[in-house]
Amino acid sequence: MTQSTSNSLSPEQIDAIRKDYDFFDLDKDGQINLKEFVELLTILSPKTKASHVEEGFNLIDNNGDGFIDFDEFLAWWHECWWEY
Ligand SMILES: [Ca+2]
Ligand SMILES: [Ca+2]
Repeated sequence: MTQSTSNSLSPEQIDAIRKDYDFFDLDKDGQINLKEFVELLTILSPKTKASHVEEGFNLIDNNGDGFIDFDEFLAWWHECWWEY
């Protein structure tokens, strides 16, 4: 593991995040695309507007290739949920 976001995470925590990631990755191609992201977000928070979901997707998609890879997901997860 070389990415900086994983430095403070234990292997168990990364495993748990990996499970979340796999859950989002509906077609199991190893990446989360906008369609999968929208589907999941609409289930998790039905009141979220599609345009907001797209904005969120673009924020997470750091390199702008149209997919959220695991590193990007991890960075997002780290940023949003690590406050607990
Ligand atoms: Ca996918
Ligand atoms: Ca990306």
